[in-house]
Amino acid sequence: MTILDGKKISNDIKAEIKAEVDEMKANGEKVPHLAAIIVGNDGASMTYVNTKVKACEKVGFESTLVRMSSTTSEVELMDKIEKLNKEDSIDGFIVQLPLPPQIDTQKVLLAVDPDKDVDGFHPTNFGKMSLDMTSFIPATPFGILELLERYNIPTKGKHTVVIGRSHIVGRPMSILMGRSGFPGNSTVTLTHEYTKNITQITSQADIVIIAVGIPDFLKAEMIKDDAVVIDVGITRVPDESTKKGYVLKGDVDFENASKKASYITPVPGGVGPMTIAMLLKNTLLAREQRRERK
Ligand code: BQF
Repeated sequence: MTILDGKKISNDIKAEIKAEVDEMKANGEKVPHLAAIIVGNDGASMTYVNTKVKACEKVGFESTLVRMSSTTSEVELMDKIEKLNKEDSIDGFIVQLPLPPQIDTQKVLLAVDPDKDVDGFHPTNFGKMSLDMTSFIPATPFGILELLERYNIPTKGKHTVVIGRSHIVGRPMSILMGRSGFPGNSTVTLTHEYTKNITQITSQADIVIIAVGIPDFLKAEMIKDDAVVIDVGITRVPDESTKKGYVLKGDVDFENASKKASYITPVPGGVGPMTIAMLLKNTLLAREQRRERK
C-alpha cells in the first residue's frame, strides 16, 4: 500500500509555481494577484481562507482578503464582485463557500467573470470543462487529477466510482475521469444518497473517489483488493485532547481500508493540501492568460 502524500506533492507544486513567479519578477512582470471574499466568520471558512492567503505569500503571489459581515446582503456582495471583476490588478478571485442563508450562491457564482473564476465554479467554466475546452478546473478535482498523474496511477479502462454528486467535487470529478486522456479514460459510475446497494457498486471499483462528508462512510468491506482510494472528506470532529479542540476525519475508515488498498490518501495531508496548490496553479494560469490577452 502506498500513501498518496498530498502534503509533499502540494509542496512540490508550490515550489514549481514559486520558480515561475521568481522568473516573472526577474523579467519585471506583474506577479499573480489572488483575492478572496469571505462573508461572515465561520471558523472552518476562516481557516481555509487564511490557508489560501498564506499559500499566496509562500509562492510570491499578491493576495487581498475581503472580509464582509455575516449580515451582508446579496446586493452588497454583488457590488464587491463587480468591483473585483473590473479591478485590473486582480488576476483571479474566489468567494469562500458556504455563504450565509440570505445569499443565493448560484446567483453569486454567476456574477464572477469567468476569466477570473479561479475556483472554476461559473457555469461557463463547468461547461467548457465538460466539453474538453480550456477552462479553470475546480481546485479539488484538479488536485485529485494531479495526484493520480504524479503517482502515475493508471486510469484508462478502469472503473472509477465517485461517491457524492456535489457541484464542487463529485459532479466535476465524474466528468473529468471520463474525459479522454490521462488521467481519464475511465468508466465512471456516480453514486449518491439514493443509490441502491452501494457496496455492490464500490466492490467493483478500481478507483473510489469519495466526497460525502460522513466520517468512516467507506469501510474496508466495501472495496476490492488493491483498489485506489481517494478520500475528500474533512469533517471536524470535536476532540478535547488536541490543541485545536478537534480532529479532521475523512470519509474513509482509513485504518482498515488502507490494509486492502493499493494507493490511499490520508486525512489530513491528502487531497486538502492539493486543493490549495491547484488554486494557486489556476491563479498563475489566470495571470498568464490575462498577459496574453493584451
Ligand atoms: C489537510 C473545504 C468543505 C467546504 C468548504 C489542507 C485544506 C483542508 C485540509 C483546505 C475546503 C477543504 C477548503 C488540509 C480548502 C480543503 O491538510 O488535509 C487544506 O484548506 N481546504 C475550502 O476552502 O472550503 C471548503 C471543505
